[in-house]
Amino acid sequence: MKCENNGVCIGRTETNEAYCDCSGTGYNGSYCENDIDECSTNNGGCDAHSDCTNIIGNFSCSCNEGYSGDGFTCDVSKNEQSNQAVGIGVGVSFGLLALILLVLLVFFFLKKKVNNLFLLN
Ligand SMILES: [Ca+2]
Repeated sequence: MKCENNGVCIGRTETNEAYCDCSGTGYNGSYCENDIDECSTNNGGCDAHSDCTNIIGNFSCSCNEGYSGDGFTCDVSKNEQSNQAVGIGVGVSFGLLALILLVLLVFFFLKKKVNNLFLLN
């Protein structure tokens, strides 16, 4: 047997079987015959906002929608950044509005309760 997939032969057994160094080939196994699924560990080193795809002898990273970069580093796209800024603005506005309504509602009920107390007395 000889080394496959550019594995380097680093010696031979008595029966002329190769010892193979598979480092850097993307393969493992005695003869570098097995593809390594790089994605199975640490997402292949891809960014957290990236999808890792195992390829025979290799792998690839591609940024998720809304992110741009080489797959190993993915940043929020410019469009997405402004969308997020608008989203946060709208979110904060609605949050404040809801808070004001809640406070008004509480005051309304408290006032009603106080009035009822006066009526009872
Ligand atoms: Ca692979």
